[in-house]
Amino acid sequence: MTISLLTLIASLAFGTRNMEWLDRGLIAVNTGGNKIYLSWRLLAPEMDAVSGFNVYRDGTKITATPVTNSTNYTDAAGSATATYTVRAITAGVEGKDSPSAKVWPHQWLSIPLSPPPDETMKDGSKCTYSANDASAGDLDGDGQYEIILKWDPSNSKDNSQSGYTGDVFLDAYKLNGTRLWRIDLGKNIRAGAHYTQFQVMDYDGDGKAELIVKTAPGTKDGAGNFLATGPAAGADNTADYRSGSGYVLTGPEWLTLFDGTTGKELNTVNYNPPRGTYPPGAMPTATGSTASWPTPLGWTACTRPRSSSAATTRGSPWRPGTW
Ligand SMILES: [Ca+2]
Ligand SMILES: [Ca+2]
Repeated sequence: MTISLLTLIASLAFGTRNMEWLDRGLIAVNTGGNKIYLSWRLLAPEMDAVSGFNVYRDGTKITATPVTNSTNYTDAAGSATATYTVRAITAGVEGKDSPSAKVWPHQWLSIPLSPPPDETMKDGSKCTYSANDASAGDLDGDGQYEIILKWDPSNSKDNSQSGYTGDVFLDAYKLNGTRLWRIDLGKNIRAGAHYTQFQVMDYDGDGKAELIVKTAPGTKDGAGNFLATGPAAGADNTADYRSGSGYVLTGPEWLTLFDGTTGKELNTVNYNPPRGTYPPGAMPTATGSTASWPTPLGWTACTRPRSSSAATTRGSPWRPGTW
């Protein structure tokens, strides 16, 4: 009885969890000597239904028997100019062609990027930009992942290091290099590994992923507009909360949900946990090492994902916050 009940609960929970609706994800990679390596996805709803896959080159089936023990196949007599598809077999019936794949010339995919221009600090120093952390999500609901990329200035700093930093930017790219949007977090979000974690997930289950990240006065969304909802409404976006040593220890801290397709602000709330020390009354640090660190993602009741955050004063326990 106990096992049955637990099984039922697990089954219901899995069935109600919203998932990404990705396409077959077929890729074809030239590994040399006319050998073309193919790889594709088995989708979650297919787990118990699909028995195998047939592989097609230029419309002709090349698998004598279906691929049943993996989701990859090497075409030993392939061609760099071929176009491939796969078809899933369900209950003995072959389905439709997957989206087609042309052959990558290398064993990697090169995505053209658009770095932000160099920036001059108010002390006269300059910074350049390098591609930094990235995440993936289907921002526009077409079944393919996009890349969400953080640009890190060359003067980004650890909490232990003083000094001004350049703005932090977040870009979204299609896999062909088309840039969907750019978010500028502004001068009141310091650049460094401890300051900007971001989450990409379809929070409302409409098939398109959103972005959540910490923001502040001066942040501009993907449409180039200052934030304007919740505590951001009427904020002074010209305010400069940086100390003389480049730290941001005062001023509002927000958390903003951005539309994944446009980068536009959807909703802004106050950041939780707020600035301060922990445990209450502990000695404050001069470097702002009470930082927003990990921002885990979880499912409450296994239905919709929820965002959460945590902060710590160095050497102290985590303080969680959940939205
Ligand atoms: Ca997409
Ligand atoms: Ca969504």
